[in-house]
Amino acid sequence: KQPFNLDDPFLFESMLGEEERLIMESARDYAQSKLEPRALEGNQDEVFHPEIPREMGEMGLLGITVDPKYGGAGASYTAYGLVARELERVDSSYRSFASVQSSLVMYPIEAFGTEEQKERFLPKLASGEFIGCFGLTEPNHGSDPGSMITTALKVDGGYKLNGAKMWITNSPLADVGVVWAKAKESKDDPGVIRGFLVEKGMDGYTAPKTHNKMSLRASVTGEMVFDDVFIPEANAFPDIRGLKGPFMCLNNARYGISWGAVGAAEDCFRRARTYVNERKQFGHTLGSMQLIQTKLANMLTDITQMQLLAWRLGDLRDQGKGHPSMVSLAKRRNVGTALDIARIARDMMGGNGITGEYRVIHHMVNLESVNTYEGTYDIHGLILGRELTGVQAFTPLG
Ligand code: TGC
Ligand code: FAD
Repeated sequence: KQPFNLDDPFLFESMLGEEERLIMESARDYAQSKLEPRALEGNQDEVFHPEIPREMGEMGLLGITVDPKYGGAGASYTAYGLVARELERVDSSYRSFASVQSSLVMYPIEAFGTEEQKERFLPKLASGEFIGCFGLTEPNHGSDPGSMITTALKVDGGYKLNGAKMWITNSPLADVGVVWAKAKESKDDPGVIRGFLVEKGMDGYTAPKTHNKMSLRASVTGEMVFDDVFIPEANAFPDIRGLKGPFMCLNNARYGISWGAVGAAEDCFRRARTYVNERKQFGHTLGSMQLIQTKLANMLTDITQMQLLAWRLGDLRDQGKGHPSMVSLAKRRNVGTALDIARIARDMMGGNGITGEYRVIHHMVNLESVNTYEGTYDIHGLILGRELTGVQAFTPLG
């Protein structure tokens, strides 16, 4: 009889292909040996160690699904998800960096960019020499990006970009940003959403850092401010129009997050289980108490469901059978559940659970951001609600 596998109760890893398993193992080895020792300091001192992008590039962890002719790994969505799981097992900030670079910057350049844009940017983004960011959210338009007010007015040879993006992962570090703005032929034109590549050093462009975040502290977040920034035609995506451009990128990043949440939840569960099997109160280990045992059982049951959901979604996407509503369901379910698991693990560790060294409160506060970005928990509920009823409930009038 095989022993029950506490890390993979329904043996989903046995369904992985050889390449996927190798990518998962090398990501796990890198994350545990190189990221884990830096995670506590990164969180407490608000540091994203500058050598991390190059390290990830050397390990082939950036642009996993991107064509090898542009420096990517040309691997599956399942492999990409497995990497996200390993990075977020250490800190959601590291997964956040890699998600933005791979899904929100490399993916749109590969999918929507000109050949010149692909050759210019993708190899450097894959190696970690360049850092990318993705500007969709604005100070007054978060859940509703369609109402954005950043504009790109057509001028001779290109566009003049004006406006501001907020809460942008990597922006203060970024060499290149994929920015979504309303392109207008004239001042009176209502405009249509298009994507532009904004480069560090362009006149009128600044990217100030957002300080004092209590969550994702090892991830650098900032604004993108555009004051009459000239964007040459060569930096515009030629054909993609409308919100479906940024949403196609978000489908990939949200999918990766549904895997990342598995890693964070698994780490909280493993640490809580070890803790309660050692800690004694009332003369017995906490692990021998009924209430604690059912908490562990619930955590493992939830994690098993999360693993199978993420794995199946990856498999369907690899077969070309993914649907954005599947992604909304998995992002919402897995991140919401990971957050619940992190809170319960924190409680099971009592006072120790609030310290950085025990690491679960670190996951817990990170997951608060993950539950909000890339579409909040409730926005994904409303996306599913619209799918289920045919009626949109984002605005009160239906
Ligand atoms: P709606 O009418 O639903 O759609 C407009 C157009 O877009 C198309 N579309 C999609 N296409 C592909 N994939 C999807 N998932 C799509 N969803 C919609 C749709 O077919 C339509 O196309 P067309 O051709 O008919 O024009 O637009 P809406 O304005 O009603 O949207 C509502 C809502 C709530 C669904 C949407 O705005 C939304 O998802 N809001 C959440 C915003 C969000 O997720 N922001 C993320 C910012 S990036 C970020 O957080 C990065 S964090 C990175 C990190 O650190 O990891
Ligand atoms: P709001 O949209 O103001 O929402 C506030 C609350 O209202 C939420 O609970 C929401 O669920 C609820 N709500 C909103 N609309 C409705 C409705 N119709 N019905 C019921 N409830 C509703 N954006 C980028 O473009 N690029 C990035 O790289 C990026 N990185 C981020 C990194 C971090 C650390 C964070 C925190 C955010 C990041 N974001 C990024 C922004 C993120 O996508 C937004 O924060 C998110 O989409 C929510 O928007 P908001 O913060 O404006 O909240």
